Amino acid sequence: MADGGASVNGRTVELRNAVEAALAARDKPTAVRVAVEAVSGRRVAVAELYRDVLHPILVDVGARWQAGERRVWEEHLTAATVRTIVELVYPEVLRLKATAKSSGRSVLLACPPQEAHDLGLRMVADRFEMAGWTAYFLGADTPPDELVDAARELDVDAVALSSSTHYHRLAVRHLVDELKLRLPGVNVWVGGPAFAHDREGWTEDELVDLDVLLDDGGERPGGAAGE
Ligand code: B12
Repeated sequence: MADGGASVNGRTVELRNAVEAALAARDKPTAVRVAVEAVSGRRVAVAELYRDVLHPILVDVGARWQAGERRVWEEHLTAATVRTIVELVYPEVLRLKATAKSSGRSVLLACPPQEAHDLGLRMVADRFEMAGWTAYFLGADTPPDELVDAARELDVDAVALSSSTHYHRLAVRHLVDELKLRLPGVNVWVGGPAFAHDREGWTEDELVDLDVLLDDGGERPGGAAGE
């Protein structure tokens, strides 16, 4: 059980080092095992795994790829390993969801056309579930008509879109405007690296802060905030 912020942080640093060492050795089984065991053993919370371990590992491999220190396939291998880890901790997500107060609300999560980066949004889907929401994750490169059809059929309260690059901001702007027209009463939210440095052109109702929106106080091992 967690006994304070510093030791929780120590555990995530240790876990990140272990996962990175396994990735460097091309040892996917070990990378997956150490991460999943840390979560199932309640030493590291799912939210911590995502925020302090997997997210920085992905950003780091991207930076190294850009610097010419990693090949494209190495980035792919890292992303594939991370996806396996994320899917394997889903039972813990469901356990936490069962203990959370239901929000009574639902969200559809998808990437706009031509957007392949869906791992971050996949983690966001789990954040919603752990906060008591029903989350429907569609993944990468979703055609607008399919988004609208799914949102209507599933009768969701919100649609959450993710965009990885500022080059897509204009296209996402048009998509959000279209969705608002075709889905009256449904919140349409955007997030992701495309919006990291500049909020211009987006309202607070569109470019949402997940911590504020979910107000979950940060999930901790054992499911209790701030232990
Ligand atoms: C993994 C990866 C890939 C994988 C994606 C796998 C997948 N299915 O997701 C693959 C190999 C497919 C890929 C492809 C490409 N990639 Co890439 N990729 C990455 C990498 C290394 C990690 C992305 C990631 O998962 N980050 C971790 C997640 C957890 O973070 P996140 O996405 O930011 O999400 C978090 C928050 O932003 C937020 N969030 C995200 N969405 C939303 C939505 C809402 C509503 C809210 C509230 C919050 C929220 O919550 C998440 C959790 O905290 C990044 C490096 C980086 N710096 O991120 C490059 C990166 C994004 N890729 C890049 C590029 C250039 C490409 C390619 C064009 C490469 C190519 N030449 O083929 C293609 C583009 C394909 C396409 N059409 O989209 C560049 C983008 C540069 C730019 N500024 O435009 C980056 C930054 C690499 C770099 N350093 O140059 N990539």
